[in-house]
Amino acid sequence: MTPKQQHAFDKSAFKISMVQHLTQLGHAPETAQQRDWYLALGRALAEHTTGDLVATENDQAIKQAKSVNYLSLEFLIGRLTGNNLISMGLYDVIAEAVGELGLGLTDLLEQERDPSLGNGGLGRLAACFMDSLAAQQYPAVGYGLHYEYGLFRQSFDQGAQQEAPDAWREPEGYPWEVVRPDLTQTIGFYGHVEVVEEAGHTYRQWVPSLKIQAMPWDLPIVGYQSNTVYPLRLWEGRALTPFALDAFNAGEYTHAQQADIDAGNLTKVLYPNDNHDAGKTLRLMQQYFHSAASVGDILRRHLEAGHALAALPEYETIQLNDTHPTIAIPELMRVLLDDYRLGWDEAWAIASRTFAYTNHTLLPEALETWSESLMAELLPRHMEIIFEINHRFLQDVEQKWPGDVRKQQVLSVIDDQGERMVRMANLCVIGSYAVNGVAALHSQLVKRDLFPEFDALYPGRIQNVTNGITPRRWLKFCNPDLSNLISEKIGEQWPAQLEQLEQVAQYADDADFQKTFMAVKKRNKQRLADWVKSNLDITLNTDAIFDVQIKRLHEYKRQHLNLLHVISLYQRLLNEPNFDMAPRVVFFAAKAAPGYELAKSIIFAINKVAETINNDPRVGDKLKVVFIPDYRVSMAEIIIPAADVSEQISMAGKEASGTGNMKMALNGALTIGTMDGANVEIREEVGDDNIYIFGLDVDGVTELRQKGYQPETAYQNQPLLKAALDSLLDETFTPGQPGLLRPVFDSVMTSGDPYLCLADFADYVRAHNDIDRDYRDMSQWARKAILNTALVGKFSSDRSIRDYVNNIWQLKAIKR
Ligand code: AZC
Repeated sequence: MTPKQQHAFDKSAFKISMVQHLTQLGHAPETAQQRDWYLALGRALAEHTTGDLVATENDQAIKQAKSVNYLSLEFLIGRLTGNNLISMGLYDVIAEAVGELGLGLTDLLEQERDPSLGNGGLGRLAACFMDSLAAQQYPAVGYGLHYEYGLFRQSFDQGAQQEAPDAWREPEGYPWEVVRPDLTQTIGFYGHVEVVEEAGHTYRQWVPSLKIQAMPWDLPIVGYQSNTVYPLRLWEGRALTPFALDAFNAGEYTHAQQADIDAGNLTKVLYPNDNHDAGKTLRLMQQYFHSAASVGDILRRHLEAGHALAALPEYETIQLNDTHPTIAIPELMRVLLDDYRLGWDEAWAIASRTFAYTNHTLLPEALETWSESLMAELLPRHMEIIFEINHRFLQDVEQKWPGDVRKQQVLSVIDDQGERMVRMANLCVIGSYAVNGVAALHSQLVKRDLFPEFDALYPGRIQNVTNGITPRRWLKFCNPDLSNLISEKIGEQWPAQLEQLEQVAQYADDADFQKTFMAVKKRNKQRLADWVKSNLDITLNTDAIFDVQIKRLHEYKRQHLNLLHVISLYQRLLNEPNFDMAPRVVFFAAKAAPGYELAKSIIFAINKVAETINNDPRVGDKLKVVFIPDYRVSMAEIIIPAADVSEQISMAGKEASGTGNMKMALNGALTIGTMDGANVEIREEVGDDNIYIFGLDVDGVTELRQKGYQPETAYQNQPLLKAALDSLLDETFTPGQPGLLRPVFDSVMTSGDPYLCLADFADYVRAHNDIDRDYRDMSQWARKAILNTALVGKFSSDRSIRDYVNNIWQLKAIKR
């Protein structure tokens, strides 16, 4: 809302509206529960955003401007109500309004379930990007899937991860979403390709044997302090009714039956893998369903706005969030060739100037490939088109490097060593006008290690856009006390212009400011400690260092390196009479993919170690270990403002960027990290004195591997490390049941320690000792923490979006 509209906001009318919504939900004000009131609040607010969404959609200036379409299988948006109130500029007046109804706004906000429609970094990035697009009013539509169940809910049973379905929508529906049945489309699968003759030309036409309806739900992405509201359009799969039996010929009848099952299941659940490709058919079906519905909707908007088909790249750009929506490229080609009957060159000229692709990982197990036979069965026409794209592409390769078979092999879309597989990343690079990595180092490695031949073939196509985070959610909303403190000093523009935080640096040495800054941190630590007390019944000392590692559980992220350090601290406390340390609480929060056994073993080990340490009276409050279950956006909003130390300890070269690193630094935590991902750029911004860098860098990792790495050597030479590892084998942490933690021991000892935990251990301990020393000097620590907040303005997702806009998308802001 614009300031003028806020002024006109009618509080009493809003209260009446809330009560009306409550009545429609079947409740009376006298007897309604908090949850009912939250739903009424959400619905009353959504009336405003839906109005603005429709108005934005019909804005002529936007229709005549270029838009970005952000295609992502994941949008980890988190709760919308509190954040939307901030964007709408209504937080205070609504707090008053609900107060007058005898309610508390924060209590109502706590009723909202997180829409967990993503796994981790990639999905959360998409959500931050939508926020920044709306805040800066760059025309945009987000396209995703309307999963009935989001990422599973995690609990622990005697330390072991349990998964439960996440029904994120209330039975009454999610108050912010609006269904758009008029925009429903029909999406095909399976079937065959026919040749049709018309006016002396032959065309190919796909005749699918299974059809599923795609019905969109729009979530409002509210622009900060504006009335621009863009849709996050999420497709839901629905069975075609009535069941169209005649559409299925006899040979395809089994598919038809399958169909009925798949139609109902298509968007049932988000695949819970992060940085891992499981290769399931239903997942490919989700991907195609998402791509086809989105491409169809983009073309509809384009044509309805009165633009020529050939002008598509001038009005629409399609950003592919990782390779998950790659099939949109052959889908657009299919529509142009078969439905609009363009020639190949014409169609390719459009498609190849429309798509751009973001790579989020170098991990080989995350690079998607689909079996050619599955693809040919599920999407026969698309497979033909992929062959044709590849055929023409390989001719270009032959031109550039005549007779170079190796180049043909690595560049081909088809991997024919073994079962023939379609390499989605190769298809993306070939079909996109721009490709980007997500941090400077990562983009370098994309060019050097992942796609060196593509980089030579298409100089300049591979670029960098360093990730960012939205300062609205990740500072203004989640840390109101720090936000107010900052605003008192530098004014209130910073949430929209994060570079301005730099002005906070002048107070870094100011003793009064240091005190207030640390008092804010202490209150945030208390808020987290209260949560831990009431939910986990562990009592925490808020003078302790709050040392935090929150992210998906993955070997490359090395939660087990952190665990080894924790164990070594514990052992030193017990065994070294002269050992002293500043009190510490080490926090973990992480979900493991349900099929990732070692990740689950690491969670189990952390829980067992925590149980032992927390209940050992000899330790007192010197050391506590807290594993917070069910990590999610709303939990991050409590943990991040309370962090003193941010653990970003991936093996160098493996974490593409990281974004939790940015969130914690912004909230005044100091990073302990490797020279990986965006840590490198955080260090550049905050300076060497205000970050704890340790371990091998990318070159160091390569050298060590070349020399021949032996984890055994570190084990034998470092008594602290050896003792920590050995304790995983005896019954220190699993009384009466020795050996339960062996999988973690084996992963670093017998499996060769693929992520070099043992190689980095000594330097990691050294960096932690530096932290321990520095934390004892509160004034010095405060200075460093303040400088972290002040100097990370670069990592606003507003800046990331401007980089995309200027270097890739070429959009103009349309102010409303
Ligand atoms: C993640 C990267 O692991 C993380 O480093 C990065 O910050 C984030 O994307 C956003 O760019 N990658 C994924 O989540 N990737 C997949 C395939 O799940």
